[in-house]
Amino acid sequence: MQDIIAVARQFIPDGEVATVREYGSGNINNTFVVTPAQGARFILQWINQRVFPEPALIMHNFRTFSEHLQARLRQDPVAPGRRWEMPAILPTRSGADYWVDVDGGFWRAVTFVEGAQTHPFIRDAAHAHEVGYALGTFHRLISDLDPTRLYDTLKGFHLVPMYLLHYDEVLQSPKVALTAPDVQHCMRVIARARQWGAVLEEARARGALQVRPVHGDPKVDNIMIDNVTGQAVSLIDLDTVKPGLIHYDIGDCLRSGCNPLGEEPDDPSGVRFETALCRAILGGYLPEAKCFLTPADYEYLYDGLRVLAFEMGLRFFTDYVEGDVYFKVRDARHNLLRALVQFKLLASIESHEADIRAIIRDLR
Ligand code: GN1
Ligand code: MG
Repeated sequence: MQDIIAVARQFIPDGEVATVREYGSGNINNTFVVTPAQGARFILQWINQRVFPEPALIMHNFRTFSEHLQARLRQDPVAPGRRWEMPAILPTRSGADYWVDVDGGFWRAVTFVEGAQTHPFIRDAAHAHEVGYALGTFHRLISDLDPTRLYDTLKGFHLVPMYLLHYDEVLQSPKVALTAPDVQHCMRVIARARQWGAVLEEARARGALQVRPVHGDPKVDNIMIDNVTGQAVSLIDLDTVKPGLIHYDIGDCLRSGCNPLGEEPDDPSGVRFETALCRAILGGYLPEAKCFLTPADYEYLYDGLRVLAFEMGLRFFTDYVEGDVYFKVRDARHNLLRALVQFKLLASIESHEADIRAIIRDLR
């Protein structure tokens, strides 16, 4: 591991570092908050190149969509009295967008959105509404950015057919025993869900759904809420902004936001999908997004939610069977537990299908 103070210093034009501490709960990259002796604190990140093989392209995308978004915000600002602030790239001492250490480690810094916080779960309907508003605002601001201007920085991301192929491969040489009842349960869920798991990609192949710029990871704890007003002020964690289907984003936001126990409860048995929160999130999202949503987009909203819960369970379970090569884990059962949570959520989503479809119809 690099001397973190020396790394942080690369992003401070002159002067010294006061403190560096680890920050957030990311499953892939390492994140720190740096407080310089003078000036504003900022976010410093080490990008995991096992997951993101070409991190320079992430920074290229970051510049492209940030410039677009800032120009759009000037033309078409958020409602009066609202604050909306996106993290911005902080250059190195030599003016570059990132710094590579002697071991090839990739580091970059972005501004800290002050006076706001992320939350691992939704507290109430007002919070849910703001979470939906944040995703809707982000989508609105990038909806007219040509997706071909963004690189595909993470091949196969959100593509369920690819995750299934990988799962089948991993099952050929599992790193864990497959006989335990929890493991067997996950395998049965996957065997059933693979019948419909490709529904979004099939719709895209038929031309029913179109590729747009997406955030890629708008789970509830990537949305910053103002400490005083309770309003959403930012959508952070911008490494996966790239071409995709907005259904990945809406599905990810709903599956994370409408699960009151969050992604990491100790006991998955109480996990459920809360339709009142779904109504509140979509109630915040749709007014911002209706200007660019097509009739087919609405048709696939329920599928987006169902697919994302399945996709996350499948990815966590595959990583468990593969020996924890992708997500950070605290112990050997962590990924299995995460998968069980998502599969419990999936069952709850399916049991509420009629209500969820009715909510979408009402809000359309
Ligand atoms: C990963 O590292 P983090 O928490 O930002 C993952 C997302 C998952 C999420 C689940 C690039 O995001 O797809 O939804 O974990 N990111 C990547 O918490 O795989
Ligand atoms: Mg992320």
